[in-house]
Amino acid sequence: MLYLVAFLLHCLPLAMGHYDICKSWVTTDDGPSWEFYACQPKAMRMKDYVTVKVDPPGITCGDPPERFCTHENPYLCSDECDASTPDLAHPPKLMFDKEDEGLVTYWQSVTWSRYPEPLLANITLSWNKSIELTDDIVVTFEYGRPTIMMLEKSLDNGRTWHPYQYYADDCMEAFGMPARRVRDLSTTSANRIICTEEYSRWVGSKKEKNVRLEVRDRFAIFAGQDFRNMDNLYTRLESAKGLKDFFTVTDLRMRLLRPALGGTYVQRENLYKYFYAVSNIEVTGRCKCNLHANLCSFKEGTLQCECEHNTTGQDCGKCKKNFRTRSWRAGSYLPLPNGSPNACAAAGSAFGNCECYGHSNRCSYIDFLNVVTCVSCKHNTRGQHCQHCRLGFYRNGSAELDDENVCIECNCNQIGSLHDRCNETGYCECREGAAGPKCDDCLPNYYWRQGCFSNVCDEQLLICQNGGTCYQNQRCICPAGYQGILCEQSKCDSDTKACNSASRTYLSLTTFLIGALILQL
Ligand SMILES: *[C@@H]1O[C@H](CO)[C@@H](O)[C@H](O)[C@H]1NC(C)=O
Ligand SMILES: *[C@@H]1O[C@H](CO)[C@@H](O)[C@H](O)[C@H]1NC(C)=O
Ligand SMILES: *[C@@H]1O[C@H](CO)[C@@H](O)[C@H](O)[C@H]1NC(C)=O
Ligand SMILES: *[C@@H]1O[C@H](CO)[C@@H](O)[C@H](O)[C@H]1NC(C)=O
Ligand SMILES: *[C@@H]1O[C@H](CO)[C@@H](O)[C@H](O)[C@H]1NC(C)=O
Ligand SMILES: [Ca+2]
Repeated sequence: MLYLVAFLLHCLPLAMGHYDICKSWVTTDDGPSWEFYACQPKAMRMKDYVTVKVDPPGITCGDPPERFCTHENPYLCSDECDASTPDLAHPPKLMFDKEDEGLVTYWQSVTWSRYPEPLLANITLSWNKSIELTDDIVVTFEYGRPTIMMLEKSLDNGRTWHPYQYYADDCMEAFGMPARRVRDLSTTSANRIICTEEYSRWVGSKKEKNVRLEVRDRFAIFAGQDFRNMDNLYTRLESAKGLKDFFTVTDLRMRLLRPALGGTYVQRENLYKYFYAVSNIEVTGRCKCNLHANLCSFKEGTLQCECEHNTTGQDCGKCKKNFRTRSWRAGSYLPLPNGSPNACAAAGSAFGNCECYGHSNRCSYIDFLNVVTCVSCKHNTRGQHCQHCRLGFYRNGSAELDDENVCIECNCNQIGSLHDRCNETGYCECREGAAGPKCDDCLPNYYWRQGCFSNVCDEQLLICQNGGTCYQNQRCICPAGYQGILCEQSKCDSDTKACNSASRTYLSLTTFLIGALILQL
């Protein structure tokens, strides 16, 4: 009970009381109306919503059954792991269970019987939802903490991974990094990736079981050790680049690289005492809802923000349909203490009557025309309401007017087309002989060579004559004695000298042949 109270006090500043309402019904001089605030869900025990994967296959002990012993009792190898017997099995789910009546339950790996091949295991936790850590990640190892391990994180449901923290009894040797402690980090290095030796040295397996990712110590850099200065923390989270993302994850992966060694070198004659055993992984955090929700529910196996402020999406990451007058924005912790809701707005609301379909945040009144117009339309749009596509772009027929992809680049071939504009279906205007939607093709009877040129020769109408061959529709290669575009001209017609010498040879050869014939007769 005492422990529970201590736990609650410990969690109090981060878990409760801050930004916990999204709106309230207030009465002003103009009558009652809603007032909106930045809001976020309460912190939860995230292990209740996680899916776990342990790699490689076959790393969990008990199939086939195996004996093991402990560093404290290295020659009494009477413990058994057997996957087919519930009391002796150690499946991954025991890292996340509620341990009633002080019975410690844990996942356990096979022993290091293949030494000196490394004993490697990956434990991957996935939420299929962005969550923001609010307290330390605490991993509890029975029978000793790994001498080398690494924590990685993903922000995109496991597509890409980044190192989160390195752990080793000798950081330089294991990772080529100097050992650091989070307590020694400063405001400018609060999101640095470090290697720590604090959780990997042998102190006895009963004495210290936990390996931490120190979230609280990093918060304390801004909020102070007693968390009195939460305002400073929230201000920094809003302004320091990358700081919020540092505490945000969708997945975590522990890479166990070398088990506990009991303070000495590996003893080859007794490999039954080297293995990993994890009894609990505590991850405390809240759903990331971009400060647009104070509730997060577990539906169909996935956490989901209950979005307010007319936002929608798993993380309230976009505006609801018909509320896209302005571009979507996350809520802000600032100004303190209630923050800014940055709610999505419908046409005709407080923003005046200028719909910009979410492509602009700003309208301007043009005095002499007496119109309100959107300013600096984004996403390649233009027009009073950002309702047209810029020149060189055309309307994406399958996108709504408020879609970021509403305008598609024409992409006209620079040589084949007259200009870089296109019609509503993306067709460019082609120069003579060019064809295709982008004018990068040629019409029949034209060939491409930095543009389309009409064929000089071909196999149908423009046939090379006198045995000439057509080279890539560009020219005829004529046999000796012929010339002209289609080799239609004998060289005799134009070059009498060449012609004469050629016929003289011919004549003398005939004379010679005739002479020979006469001789034979
Ligand atoms: C653990 O994950 C890393 C990164 O994906 C991978 O390179 C490695 O092979 C994995 N190790 C095991 C034992 O599956
Ligand atoms: C992940 O969450 C999305 C959005 O809520 C959902 O559509 C999808 O089915 C979920 N995937 C899994 C594997 O649960
Ligand atoms: C969201 O839209 C509803 C329905 O139009 C409106 O009553 C409500 O005030 C809007 N909320 C915000 C935060 O703008
Ligand atoms: C057109 O819009 C749809 C819907 O947003 C999008 O999926 C598609 O990629 C867009 N097409 C192009 C060519 O950008
Ligand atoms: C665009 O140009 C192509 C080719 O000239 C034509 O087939 C198409 O109908 C045009 N589209 C529109 C909307 O005018
Ligand atoms: Ca357990």
